Amino acid sequence: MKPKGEELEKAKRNAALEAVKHVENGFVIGLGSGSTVAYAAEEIGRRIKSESLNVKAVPTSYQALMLAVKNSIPVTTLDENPTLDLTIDGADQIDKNLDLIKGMGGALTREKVVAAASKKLIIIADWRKKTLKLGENGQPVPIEVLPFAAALVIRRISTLGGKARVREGSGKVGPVITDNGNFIIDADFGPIENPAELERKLKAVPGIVETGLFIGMTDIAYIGSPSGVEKLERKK
Ligand code: A5P
Repeated sequence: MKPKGEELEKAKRNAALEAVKHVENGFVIGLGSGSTVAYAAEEIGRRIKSESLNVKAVPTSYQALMLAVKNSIPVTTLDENPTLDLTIDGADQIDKNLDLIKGMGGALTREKVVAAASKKLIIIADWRKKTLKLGENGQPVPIEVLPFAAALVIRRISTLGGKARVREGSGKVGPVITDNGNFIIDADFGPIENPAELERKLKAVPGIVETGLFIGMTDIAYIGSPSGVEKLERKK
């Protein structure tokens, strides 16, 4: 049997390859963040070379920008292209309604903006990300906050039943600073009964820039396993 890590990488790659089949000549796409998206960027780069595919991408993070550069994918901005044909992004948890928790990579705000600018959002994830209820298994909701507001936000989250803490860096002491110069608060609510309601309540807290709850945004999700891909589509 192959080592687990290799199986996992195969699963991520399988999901990514399916998603990239949606990319057509002339498309302007959103490029998400994370290790699964890295496989999608590789495949887009391959198609640019082999099919002379003409695509441009709006990266959702500094990491995504580097993925685009590495794979020779031309980059653009939302200022130049306010409407995107498609976004391909990863997720940290996905439920049966295709609602998501995102942001373990700290890129949730730009990811949500880019997803909102897209005609279609395709999520790629390995099988471990599927869950019955968002917030299960200790999965926190990442929340981007203004550093100035962190203490207030932590107090408000606790009145909403969450345990919150400022995310600390691993290559640096102190808090993680996002690409937008903010903090990330990871808020553990346990299994979330009504993600849309929680999202509304969080968005009403002053100082919260964006939350990692992506409700009703996903059109298609490809869930990879080592041997194949499951396609999930949002019921309209
Ligand atoms: C980034 O902030 C997240 O939303 C990522 O999309 C998420 O962490 C997925 O990453 P992997 O593909 O590495 O699991």
